[in-house]
Amino acid sequence: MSERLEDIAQAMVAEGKGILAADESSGTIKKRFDSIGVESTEDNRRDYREMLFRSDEAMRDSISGVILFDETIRQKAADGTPLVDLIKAAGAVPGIKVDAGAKPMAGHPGEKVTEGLDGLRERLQAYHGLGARFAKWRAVIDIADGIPSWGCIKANAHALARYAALCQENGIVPIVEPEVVMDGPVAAHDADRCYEVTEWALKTLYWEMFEQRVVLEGSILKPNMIVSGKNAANQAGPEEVAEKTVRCLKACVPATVPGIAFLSGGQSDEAATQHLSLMNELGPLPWKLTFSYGRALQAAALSAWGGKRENVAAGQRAFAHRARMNGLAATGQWSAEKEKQAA
Ligand code: 5MM
Repeated sequence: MSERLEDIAQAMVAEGKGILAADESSGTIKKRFDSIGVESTEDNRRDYREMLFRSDEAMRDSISGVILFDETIRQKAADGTPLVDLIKAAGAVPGIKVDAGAKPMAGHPGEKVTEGLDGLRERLQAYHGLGARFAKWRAVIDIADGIPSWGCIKANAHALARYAALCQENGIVPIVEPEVVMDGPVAAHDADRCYEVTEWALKTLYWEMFEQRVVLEGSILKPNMIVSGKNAANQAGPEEVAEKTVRCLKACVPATVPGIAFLSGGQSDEAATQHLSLMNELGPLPWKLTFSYGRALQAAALSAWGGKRENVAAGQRAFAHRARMNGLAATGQWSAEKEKQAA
């Protein structure tokens, strides 16, 4: 595969494909395993992720890249094959989460800033050696009374841009993820407030990216969609979500960015697919619009697997189905009928 940042970024948003976010940190994967009553041991985490990466049909047809956690990029499958090699053999690009998590922001009650810039150059060099060709850094921006603040928006955008510049220096495509969360502690905001905050976060981010000399052609954006907070009395419908999200992105994201790969953020599996498909129907658009889902791509596979070896085929079928539906959505060709027929 070409080592040019622009080519890697294009491969990550290849037609009809998207990214599997399998970069749950230790605390998050434990929560996911708790939900199916499975202990979060190193072997169980390996078995689960190996099941996904060996899902030949899903990986070959619908997955362009996989975001890994530090443990996973170093792990070997049960037969000794590095998990990174399984991903590459399926034609997908291995990637790595490099942020050190969103931590409480000093002087900003209720807000977070993502850490991880110290020593990042050296870590990126090591990850490149382990096979990573893209990375991910996630900022968390909550909405509540009086927040987010300018200080939080600015600090997170600055860190994202510094991270992105370091990635590119080391031959790695940065995914920049400024997530305006839909399921924070309050989460009572409507879709218009989500639009306003997302616009603020994205415009600030691209200003910082310009200042830090990030080459946008070799970067990918991973944003939230414009949705209502999960506790809002009135929930925006699918068409409204699609229209507002595309309008907001057109107002903020330069056309030189090759692709936008959404997070699912707590949406149901089918809602995340439907929203993506409706957005692609609003084309032509200046960038590819695809998925980089964690929960909305894995939930069905996780529960079908349930930690049992005899359920590996069922888990892979569930993953293949969800991946195929999202692959259709990435070209605006998903429909509820196709969802039913294929289930
Ligand atoms: C898979 O979850 C990722 C890691 O989260 P933690 O660092 O909190 O463990 C997360 O960054 C994920 O890549 C994005 O939020 C998208 O995942 P969803 O589930 O929102 O699609």
